[in-house]
Amino acid sequence: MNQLEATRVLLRHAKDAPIVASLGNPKYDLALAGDRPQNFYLWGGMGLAGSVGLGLALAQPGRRVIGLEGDGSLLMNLGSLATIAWRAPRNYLLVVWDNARYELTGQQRTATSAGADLAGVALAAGIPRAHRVKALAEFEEALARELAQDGPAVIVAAVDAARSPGRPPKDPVFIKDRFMAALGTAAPGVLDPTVPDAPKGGAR
Ligand SMILES: Cc1ncc(C[n+]2csc(CCOP(=O)(O)OP(=O)(O)O)c2C)c(N)n1
Repeated sequence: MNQLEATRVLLRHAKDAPIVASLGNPKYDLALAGDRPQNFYLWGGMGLAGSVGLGLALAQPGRRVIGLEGDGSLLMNLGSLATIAWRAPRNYLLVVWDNARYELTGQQRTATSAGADLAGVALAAGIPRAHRVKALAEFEEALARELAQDGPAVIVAAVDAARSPGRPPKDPVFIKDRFMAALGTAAPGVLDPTVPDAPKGGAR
């Protein structure tokens, strides 16, 4: 399955749910599929999208939250699966784009290319449902089903290893403030153009 097409499907089903996206291609494709204030792009925090998403889900139990990882990133933080299972937020879905590569740093193979089964690890960690999907229709079906019921759950989608041309905003303060404003948790005055030195968007 093509990761950008799958990201478009994800965004359509997510509606206004916040999405916390991993560095590299997951966030590049998310920006390309549709930049929106509810997208939280991680610049550099490899392996932390699932954990940041978990924290958000726990802090905002009334809101559906989606974490978006790459396989290489999740492999750096497998412990996050055990913590998701342990804290078990019903509003949390973790989606993993598994291209079996560290694409961004030169297409080096990850352990999933040799058979490591991230959905199996998620289940063994205690997450009640984890799906491994290969085709776009299969992904959409699993996604729709999981967004319609209580989590936590994980979907690991096998995707092609293409470099995404997407470029999300790069200013971390802008991303954070815009995200918090969209969630209604921003401090007053944030993103107010009349406030001197207010954070500005756009890539640097
Ligand atoms: C702690 C840490 N180690 C290494 C890197 C360098 N790095 C950036 S992206 C990346 C590969 C990410 O792989 P994956 O999550 O599978 O996404 P893909 O690039 O395949 O889309 C690496 C190794 C980093 N940013 N942080």
